[in-house]
Amino acid sequence: MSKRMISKIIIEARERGKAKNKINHHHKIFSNKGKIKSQHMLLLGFVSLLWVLFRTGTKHTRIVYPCQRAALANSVFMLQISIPSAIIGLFMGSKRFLEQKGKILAMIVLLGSTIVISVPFWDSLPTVGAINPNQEVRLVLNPRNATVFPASNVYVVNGRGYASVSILINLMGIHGLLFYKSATTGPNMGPTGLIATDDVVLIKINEEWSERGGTNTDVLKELIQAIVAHPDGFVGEIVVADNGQWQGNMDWPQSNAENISQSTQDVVNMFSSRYRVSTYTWMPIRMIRVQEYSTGDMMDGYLRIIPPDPVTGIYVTYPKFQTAYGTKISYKNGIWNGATYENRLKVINLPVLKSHQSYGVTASLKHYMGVQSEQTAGGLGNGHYTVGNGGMGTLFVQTRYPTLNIIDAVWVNANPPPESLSGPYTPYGRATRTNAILASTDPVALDYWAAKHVLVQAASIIGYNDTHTLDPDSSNSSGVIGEAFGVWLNRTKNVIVNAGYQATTNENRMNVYVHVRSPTVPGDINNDSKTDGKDIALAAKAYGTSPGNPRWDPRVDVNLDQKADGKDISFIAKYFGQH
Ligand SMILES: [Ca+2]
Ligand SMILES: [Ca+2]
Repeated sequence: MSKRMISKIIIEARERGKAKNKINHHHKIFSNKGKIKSQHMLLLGFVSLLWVLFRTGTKHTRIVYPCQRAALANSVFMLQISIPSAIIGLFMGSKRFLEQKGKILAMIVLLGSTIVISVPFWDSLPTVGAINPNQEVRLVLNPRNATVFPASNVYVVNGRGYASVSILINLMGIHGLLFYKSATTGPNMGPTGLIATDDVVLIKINEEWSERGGTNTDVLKELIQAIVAHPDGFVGEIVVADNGQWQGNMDWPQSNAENISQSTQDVVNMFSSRYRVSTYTWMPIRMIRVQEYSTGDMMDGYLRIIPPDPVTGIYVTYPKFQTAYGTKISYKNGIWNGATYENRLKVINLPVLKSHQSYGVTASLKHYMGVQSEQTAGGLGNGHYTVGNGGMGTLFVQTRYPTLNIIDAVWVNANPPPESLSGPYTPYGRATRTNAILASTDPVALDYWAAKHVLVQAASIIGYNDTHTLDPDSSNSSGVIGEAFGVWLNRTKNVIVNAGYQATTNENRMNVYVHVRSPTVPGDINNDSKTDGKDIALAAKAYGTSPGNPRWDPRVDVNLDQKADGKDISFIAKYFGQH
């Protein structure tokens, strides 16, 4: 007997079994064995309907992952079977049952049947209650070329495992933004690079919120790793800082990372024995008013510039502090060496992307709230009330403008205000996994693009119809406590542009470089939904090549460094067996 014949026999046997089961199933449904079964079927139909409506919403095109599509198909199938069955069950039920619940239940069942039967109706239903933020979603992120100049560049890496700082730096490097400042020219390095070997790099994180409300510590770890891996050798210093205002913590027991016990302090401790890396929380010094080092005042505290800014009304306040290694930092003026300020302070602005009940969206700009000292939290400034006027722009240009902004969008809060699930508070169950990291030297373009293409899209996928409060193109302030995001973003842009920086909210003025890989199956370079020997074989075949070599295969270069080598194979091997 041939193999083919055997499998044919097996298939036929399976089909017979299925048919038999079907007959039994129908027999059970249609047999009039009493009202209990009928009531159960009715209940099943109703519960199924509710489940589908509440769990997945009514727009099944939103369901992007294969397993979710399968779940929806199953639930629709269950309804198709159970609701007509339940109707039959209802009419076959006892007189007493009909008398008691007949009218209401019949209406529910008929409504349910109508929904299932008329498929277009699925897409016209409101989605109240159809929200499920706690999932991993696949975003569609498209690159674009600017058509109007000058333009801003936005760099985007997306995909589980691929959204790493090293891949982001490689993407930036390919498109001309060099991370490392060096006399030597090479990949990611050159005289125009951002970070010099002896810089003091201040990484401004969000330490205010636990769980998914704070900056992802895996991203922080990768960033510190990248800085200390400066090709000329890193002899500078890194300080991770924030003013958490009222509840900041560098050591949250519930952090934002793959391993939720990995706090900011834990990450810093991984490096501090070999490099000068420390944390500084500005929270305890936020009420201490001091003067600049140049006046002889050596105390840690905040400075307040008087009068308030005539355009935005903000009192600019900024910290001045000594790190664990004795380095004296003025956030505005730089590193105090005892005689003068050295201009080797570089700020990397590292916010987590999330919705905000007052101002729609927290990204690079709103995140600067944690640089100043907030009056409502007992501090010296009034930034919170000036966001709507563009006050964060004043803070950007009058304190220290970030060398680079990197948005952590690994997990985001995509629940739009005024939804009760919206940020800034973001417990694990309210976050959506989007697997993205985005960077730009233009915080306005970055925030615009991240909100429009990551946050709005994620909100729509998880079940929201009305996303206007997250939309940078919307000037409708309904739904937020403060000002519409689209309004204050443009006001902030004006402040930044007037100070001489490149900033735009016009997508025609943006080059967007996107590196996307399947977020579900990292390492699956041949795109067959599993990471296995075939992927390793492809990598082995192209091993040792770079672009131009006939054996070069761009799929193999997972870390985007223009080389197919051991780093790529290690990446694939790390995710071996995933599907
Ligand atoms: Ca594969
Ligand atoms: Ca590579």
